[in-house]
Amino acid sequence: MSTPPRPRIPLARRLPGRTGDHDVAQDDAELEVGPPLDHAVGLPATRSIARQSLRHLGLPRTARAIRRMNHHDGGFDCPGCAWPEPEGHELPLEFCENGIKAVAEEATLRTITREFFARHPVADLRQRTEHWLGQQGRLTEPMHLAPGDTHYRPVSWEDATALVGRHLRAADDPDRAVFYTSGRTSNEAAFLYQALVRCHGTNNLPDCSNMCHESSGSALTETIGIGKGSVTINDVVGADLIVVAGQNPGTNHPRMLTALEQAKERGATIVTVNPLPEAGLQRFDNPQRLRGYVGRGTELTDLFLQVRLGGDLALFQAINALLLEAEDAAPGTVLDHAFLAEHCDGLESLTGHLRDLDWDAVLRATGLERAQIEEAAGLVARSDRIVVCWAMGLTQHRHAVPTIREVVNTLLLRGSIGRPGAGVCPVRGHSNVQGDRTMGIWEKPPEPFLAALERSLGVPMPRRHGHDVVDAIRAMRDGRVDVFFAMGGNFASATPDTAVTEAALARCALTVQVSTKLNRSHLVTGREALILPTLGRTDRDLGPDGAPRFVTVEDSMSVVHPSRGRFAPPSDAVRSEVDIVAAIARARFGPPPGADGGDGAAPAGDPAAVDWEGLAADYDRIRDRIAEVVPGFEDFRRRARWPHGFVLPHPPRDERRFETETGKARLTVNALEVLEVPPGRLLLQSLRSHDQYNTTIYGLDDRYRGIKRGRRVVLVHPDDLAARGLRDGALVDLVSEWADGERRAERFRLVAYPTARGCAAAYYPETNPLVPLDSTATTSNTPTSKGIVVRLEPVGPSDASAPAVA
Ligand SMILES: Nc1nc2c(c(=O)[nH]1)N[C@H]1C(S)=C(S)[C@@H](COP(=O)(O)OP(=O)(O)OC[C@H]3O[C@@H](n4cnc5c(=O)[nH]c(N)nc54)[C@H](O)[C@@H]3O)O[C@H]1N2
Ligand SMILES: Nc1nc2c(c(=O)[nH]1)N[C@H]1C(S)=C(S)[C@@H](COP(=O)(O)OP(=O)(O)OC[C@H]3O[C@@H](n4cnc5c(=O)[nH]c(N)nc54)[C@H](O)[C@@H]3O)O[C@H]1N2
Ligand SMILES: [Mo]
Repeated sequence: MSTPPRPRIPLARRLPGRTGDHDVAQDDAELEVGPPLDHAVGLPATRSIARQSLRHLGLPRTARAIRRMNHHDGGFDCPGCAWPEPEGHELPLEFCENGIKAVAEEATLRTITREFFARHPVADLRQRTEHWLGQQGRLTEPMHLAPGDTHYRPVSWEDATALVGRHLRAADDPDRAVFYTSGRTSNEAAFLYQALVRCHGTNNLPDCSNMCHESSGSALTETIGIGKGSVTINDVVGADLIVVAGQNPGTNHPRMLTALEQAKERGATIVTVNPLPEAGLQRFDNPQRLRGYVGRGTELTDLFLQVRLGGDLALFQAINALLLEAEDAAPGTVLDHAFLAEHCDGLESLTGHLRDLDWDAVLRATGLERAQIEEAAGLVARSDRIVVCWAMGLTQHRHAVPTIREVVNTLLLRGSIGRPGAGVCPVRGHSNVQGDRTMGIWEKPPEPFLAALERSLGVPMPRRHGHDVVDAIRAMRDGRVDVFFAMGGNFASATPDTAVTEAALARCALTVQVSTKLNRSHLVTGREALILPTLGRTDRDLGPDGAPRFVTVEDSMSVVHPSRGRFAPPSDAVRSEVDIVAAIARARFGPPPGADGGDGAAPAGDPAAVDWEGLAADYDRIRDRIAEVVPGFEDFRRRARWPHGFVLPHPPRDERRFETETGKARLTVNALEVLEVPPGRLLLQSLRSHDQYNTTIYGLDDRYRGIKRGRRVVLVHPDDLAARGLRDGALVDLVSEWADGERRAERFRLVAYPTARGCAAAYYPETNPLVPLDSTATTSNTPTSKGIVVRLEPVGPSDASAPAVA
């Protein structure tokens, strides 16, 4: 594999400690930078697992966690990523380092009590880092921040839910409430929650997906008629060619490496498209095989295309143009004419467009050489079963949707959709983000869904589309929202333009967070705020009869399966998400008709007549409603218990049927876009370290990239540093430039790193203040977290030119 030469980076450089009221300084006082690794997992991962889990869980919980994760005989779904379980055959221990970290973070024995909140004023907690907040442990009882108060104080569940109900009833317009969802919420909780929100009268259901795979959903729905991936795990393992573009599975989907390794052993070729040479995609030491410990591991990537940020649209378009050229040279050998004729439209306009391809623009956009693109196109032309996998590197750009449409073009031209070993594979993030969308967590619900929900509940449903994440922030900023309610997540930290978002949240009358752990969103509040502690995926969930309940989730490949929490919850006061939703619904809609001794006649369509408590008490009753409303969930009550789950229908995968406007898969013409950067500027991507889960910071190391004990680093190519007269080790401010002005994130340590030229990388969420609210992808409105124009501003002339402190 062709990796770029590594810049020589001296080991163990230390940054002088900073003082200040923010403990970022303490976090980074020990920052160390060494060379990046060229392989993933192996022994250090096993050590890291042991350290993390023992610290939080103790030995017995650790042992049970490993035994119970992703096990079909009644275990819990890993709260880490959405990569599916291997089909049929299970590895003796299907777990991964970062899965164990996710479990340790959630199932920790540390707890936060009312004494903690009495000790720490909110203003004080606001100065703490996400890392520190997360380390304090699980939330244990409802807490209330009264208007003007300095501290959160304990509140009963009854008073807390009544408060939410009062605020919701007070608004004259239901659209003045916004209901966010993160992607860990189970199918059952998500379904009941969206029912509550729509009975309240709004479709304001933004979710983390709006910042994540929304671009994939938009592009796939338009082109193949369904916004989900078309492959199973066996398709990945059985592919001839796997392209992994804009994804870092070694950190974010480690179990995917096992599938890639298996594919490789069966002869697959792997092409990696990434501005960074990510360790996991180079060599993989499988910790579940002896060879991973002693041998060299498996070389995964055959061809590494070190693309410039945002260059993928140009890359795939160039590949498609080369496919046409090859077809012209040897007609009938490259394009799948039978498939194109029977199942696709738009071929003629696409070929016209591709024949005019501007190669200069392609080379500028990609930063690649034509020969590299030709090599990739040759592989595509010669492979019959092609899978393209992608994640945030493709979805979080202005032209993300056209980019993914172009990926679909490649696969359609080769007939690589709806055939074994082939298809689109958007690799989802949160463990149930796909399921939440299936359950109706969507600001733009389709009409058939609303009609079915209306029939099932007997309550009229609102039709007007609601706010997505970015529009919700705008609405709050402009004073059009009274209540902000979050089912999980960390809205204040995960969204773009942190200063704008925080000011927007502060304008609400009430902000409510249903959470497992403390985070910044509890501290950046409306005039009044609530923290409602909830059970996580790993917690035992007992029903009113004392019997354990289970939930279901849907993975990245549309498999729905059960998940049973096993651990004692952090306190008896913590409630399941389902129970919280039901209590709020009752508080919002009032007692059931007849409960007050009246004549019991409910006005038609009264949400108070819905048996919210009954649904919550028995999740099977929610599943019966889901079966009525959501296609593919027939007989759900029974199938929810299938240990290996069941696969939802996917027309393109199952029968090459495309439910688009024309009934065919659509080849699309996408204008080639080059992300132009003014002279002296860089394109910055914000990404995840190996020691974090989104805004949850497990630790301060990014082992594979050689970063230790600190996070305020920015990775820049050594030649780009030299061109600016900057050196590794210096401190800079990152200044993002946008039409409406500049945004600044202070004091990042420069790290010379083998990224693509003209590109930089720094961690999320520290860089979120740099992402302008209005900088979003076309169509999907996803913030452009991977394409921010920045300049590097040395912090004090002496700092920048001085040699790094040894
Ligand atoms: N341990 C752990 N697991 C996780 C998460 C976590 O934070 N921690 N988060 C979960 C969530 S919600 C999600 S969405 C996924 C995220 O999974 P990823 O998408 O893998 O996450 P990122 O760290 O954002 O990495 C983006 C990758 O794309 C590359 N990239 C950036 N821009 C471009 C580009 O323009 N073109 C190309 N070709 N590549 C580019 C980056 O170099 C990096 O390798 O992971 C999920 N799993
Ligand atoms: N700059 C930049 N910004 C990004 C991204 C990026 O790559 N760059 N990525 C985006 C992406 S892909 C995503 S998905 C979003 C993530 O956005 P979010 O999903 O909002 O953020 P998380 O950090 O995953 O949320 C963590 C919190 O969720 C709560 N939690 C955990 N488990 C549960 C549970 O089971 N139930 C409940 N109720 N709460 C729970 C805990 O309190 C924890 O603190 O961020 C986006 N923001
Ligand atoms: Mo995500």
